[in-house]
Amino acid sequence: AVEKQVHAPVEEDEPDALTKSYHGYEEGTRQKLAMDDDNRPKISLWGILKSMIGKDMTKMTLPVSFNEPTSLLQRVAEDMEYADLLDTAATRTESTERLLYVAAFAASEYCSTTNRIAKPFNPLLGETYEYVRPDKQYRFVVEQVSHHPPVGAAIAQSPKWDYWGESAVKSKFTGKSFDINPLGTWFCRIRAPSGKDELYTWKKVNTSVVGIITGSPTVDNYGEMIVKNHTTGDVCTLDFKQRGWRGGGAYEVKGTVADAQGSPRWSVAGHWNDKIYARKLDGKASILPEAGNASTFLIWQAHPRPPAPFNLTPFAITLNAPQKSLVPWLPPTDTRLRPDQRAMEEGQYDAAATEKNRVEEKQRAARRDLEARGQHWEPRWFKQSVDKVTGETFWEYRTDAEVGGGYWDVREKRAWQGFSPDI
Ligand code: CLR
Repeated sequence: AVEKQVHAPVEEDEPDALTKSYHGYEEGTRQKLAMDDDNRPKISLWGILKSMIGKDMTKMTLPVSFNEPTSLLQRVAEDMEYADLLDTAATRTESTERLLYVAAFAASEYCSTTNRIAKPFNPLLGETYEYVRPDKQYRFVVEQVSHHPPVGAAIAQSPKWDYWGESAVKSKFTGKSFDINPLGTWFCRIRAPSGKDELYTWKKVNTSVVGIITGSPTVDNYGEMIVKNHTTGDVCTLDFKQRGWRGGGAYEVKGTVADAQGSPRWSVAGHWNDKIYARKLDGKASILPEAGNASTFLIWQAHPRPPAPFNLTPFAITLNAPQKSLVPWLPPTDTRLRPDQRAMEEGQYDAAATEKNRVEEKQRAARRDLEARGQHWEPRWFKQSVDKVTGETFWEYRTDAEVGGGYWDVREKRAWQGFSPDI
C-alpha cells in the first residue's frame, strides 16, 4: 500500500528547506558543562519515595536535587543520538536490511537511560525544544501539547528520512519499582534507494527503576518491540529481556527480522547499553549472531561515556547549550530559556528550586485564567490526526497557512509573537 503523505517532509526539490534551519547552529556542539562535578547532596531515594507509593510522576513533589538539568522534551531529542542508523537504512537496496537498521535505531534509543537516576524537568504546556545538526543533516522539534497527561509531540526531518511521534508516558511508583509505560506510536518514513517512501512504526518498551529499596537504583528497559515496515510487510520483533534477580539477563536484547512471507532473514542480538550484532539468515531458522562468524556483523555500538555531571551522555551535554549565535533564533518557549533548568545546570540548586516553583505557579495561574475565560489550550505546532495507513492517532506537524507555516517557516521570519506562553 502506498500511503498518502500526511505531513511535510523536507522536500528534496527545495534545497533551502533544511539548510535554513541551520541558522544559529554555527558554533557547533557544546562539549562540556560549566561544572565538572554535580556535587549534589546524596539523599536516599527510598527515604523520600516510601511515602509516595501508588503515585505517578506528575503527582510527586521531589526536592530539586532529584532532578537532572534536562527536560522531558530533551529526553525525546536524545532519541536522535544514533540517527546515522536511519541514514544507513536509506542506503540499503534490500528491504529487510533497511528494517534491520531502523530496528537498530529503535533499540539504540535506550542506551542513554543507563545510570540516569534523576528526574528530568517537567515541560510547561506549550514549551518547545528544537535541535538541529547541520553536520548530520537533520532538524528536530518537540512541543509539550498536553499537561495532564503529559504529552510531547515531536518530528525530526532529514533528506532521506523523517521520524515522528508522541512521547506520552504512564508512570507509577509501586514501592518495589518506579515503572514507566510509554503509550504513543513512533513513525519513521524512509526514502528507499528506489525512490519509494516506506512507513515504519513501533512502540517503545517499558522503563523501570529497580533496586530503590536496596539503595542501588538501576534503570531497566524491557518488553517486546515490534518494528513494522507497513509498505513491504517486513516485521522485526525485538525482545528486551527484563533484568533478573542479581542482574541476570541485564541489558539483553534479541530478535529476528522476517520478510512479508514470514521467512526469517536476519537475527539480532546484543546489549542495548553496549553493542548489537546482526546475522544473515537466508530463510533458515533463527540462529543467534556469534562473534567471529562470517555472516555476523556489528550493527550498532554505544558511544563512549566519559564521567560527567549527572551522568549525562556527551550527546545530552550538547542539548541545553545557550549558545550566543543560537539564542536570537529561538522562540521564547524553548527549554534552553528555562531559568530553573539553567540554574540546575550551573549547580545553583537553591535558585533552581525557587525558579521551578515560580514558573510552575505562573503556569497554574495562566491555566486558571484561561479556564475563567472559558477557553482551553491549543497546541501550536501539531494537531491531532489519524494515520491513514495504521489507523492510529498521532500528532501531525502543522504547516498550514492558518498558523503561518510550520515551526521552521515561522522561525525563519522570527515571527514568534502572539503564540508564545511566557516561560
Ligand atoms: C524512557 C524512554 C521514553 C521516554 C521517557 C520518559 C520518561 C523517562 C524515561 C524515558 C527514562 C527514565 C526516567 C523517565 C522519567 C523519570 C525516570 C528519566 C526517557 C527517572 C529514571 C526516574 C528517577 C527516579 C525519581 C523518582 C528520582 O520513550
